[in-house]
Amino acid sequence: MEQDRLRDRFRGALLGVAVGDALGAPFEGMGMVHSADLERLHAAPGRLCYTDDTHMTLGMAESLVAMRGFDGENMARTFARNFRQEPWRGYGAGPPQVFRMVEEGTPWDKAGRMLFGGTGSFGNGAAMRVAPCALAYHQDLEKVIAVAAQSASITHAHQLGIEGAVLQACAVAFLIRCNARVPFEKRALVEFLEFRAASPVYRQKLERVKSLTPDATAADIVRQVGNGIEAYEAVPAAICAFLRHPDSFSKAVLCAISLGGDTDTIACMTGALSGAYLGESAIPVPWREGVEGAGRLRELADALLALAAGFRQQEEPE
Ligand code: F2R
Ligand code: MG
Ligand code: MG
Repeated sequence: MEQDRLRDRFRGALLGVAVGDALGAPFEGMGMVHSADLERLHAAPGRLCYTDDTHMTLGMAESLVAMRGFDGENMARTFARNFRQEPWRGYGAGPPQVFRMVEEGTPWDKAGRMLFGGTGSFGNGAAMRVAPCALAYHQDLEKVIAVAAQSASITHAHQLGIEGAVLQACAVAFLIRCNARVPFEKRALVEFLEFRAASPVYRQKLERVKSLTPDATAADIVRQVGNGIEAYEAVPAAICAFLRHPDSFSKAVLCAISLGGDTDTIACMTGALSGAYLGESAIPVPWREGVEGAGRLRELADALLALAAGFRQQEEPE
């Protein structure tokens, strides 16, 4: 794919995270969101401030770029440093406990396993931040899967938390590689993900995603897959919102918010999917210029693009 188009998609994925997160944040925890509220977001969104979803995405991108690839200890310490600087971003209960343990010397691949009575977290916090991994490694799906899983396990060591991050990363990588000029094949994405889903709960949810008709309402989507903070609800919900409107960033993200529940996170992941597929140019200008951190997100997207190009060169035979 020509470089300018790929850059637009890398930037679209990271800006999509922040725009979805910021637009969805005021509604987090509410029931389904009314269309009048969604129209207001479209017309005059005001200042768009991101939350922990984007803050952690920034941390993942910063670490991948600084270390020229995945380094668990560095990524865990980057998350912890960013949290210490801005603890008010609305973090879930689990990650700050991990950050404290890591800063006190617990190895990065042990701390996450100590949460929730030793089961680890199945919250959506690892899936919501995983887009930079999908971008950096998009040319090598096995690497996307391995790094998504390792990065997830820093804070979300439960198999369902890890699998949510793997599926979201696979979806972003699939969409980055898709040709947006040919009609989108809903089944192709869902079947690609089903092939990578190991747990029955994800396989069942993806079957339900496939069976939803094109005119499915927000209530239908919530009934089939849920809208909660658990990775196995939020990740399939984001995939549904994207698939409902694959050709429109704004419609996909507003659909995600309309589901209610964990709105910032479902919209953040939908924004990553839609931005990866359609590119930054498909994000409405007031959103992409008005979102906090837009300049930094573009810089990191470009650095991830350079990193991905370096990986490609390493693989090419001399
Ligand atoms: N924290 C929030 N929203 C709360 C309100 C924020 C408020 N607006 C503010 O400004 O302060 N949102 C963010 O948290 C979610 C991501 O959470 P994460 O990182 O996955 O956290 P955690 O604690 O690991 O898991 C979340 C909850 O899931 C349940 N859970 C997870 N694993 C469990 C297990 N093994 N057993 C039982 N329950 C488990 C718990 O209830 C966890 O607290 C995003 O929405 C982000 O936006
Ligand atoms: Mg949040
Ligand atoms: Mg949330």
